[in-house]
Amino acid sequence: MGIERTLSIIKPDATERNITGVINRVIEDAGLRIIGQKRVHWTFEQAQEFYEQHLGAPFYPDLCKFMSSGPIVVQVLESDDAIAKYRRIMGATNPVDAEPGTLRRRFAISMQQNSVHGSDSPASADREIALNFAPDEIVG
Ligand code: IDP
Ligand code: MG
Repeated sequence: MGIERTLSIIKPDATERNITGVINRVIEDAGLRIIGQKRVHWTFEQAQEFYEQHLGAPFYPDLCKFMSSGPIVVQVLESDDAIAKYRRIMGATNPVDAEPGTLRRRFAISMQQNSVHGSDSPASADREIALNFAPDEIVG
């Protein structure tokens, strides 16, 4: 496995409720290091590009509207096995299926407003990090 990087997003439902700090605490307690972080507000078009793998899905237009509805915190996380590790602490997409103690089980409002994003593979992580960060914005 080795040291990996993954892209995390704290979504608008979480920034709105002022819970970015508690989410970062969970991330750091799990041994993931936050080596890049910024608070931004995406345009609808930026959300469309980020989620282009879901183009054509019934939830895609509403997802892009939601992800551009308010501030988000984009982050690069680094650790051994970072991609799978972060997916484990996030929990399942639908919070009713998420394990107790996971971020989504604790904080998600709905399947759409599920508080956090994490890359699903090394290829996705590379693409998502490059879309959101310049090299000099990542300091390991
Ligand atoms: P993931 O975030 O767990 O990787 P994906 O299937 O990649 O889940 O979906 C991306 C995001 O789209 C989800 O996190 C969620 O916000 C939203 N989403 C996915 N499926 C649905 C759905 O069936 N209804 C509403 N929103 C959905
Ligand atoms: Mg996904």
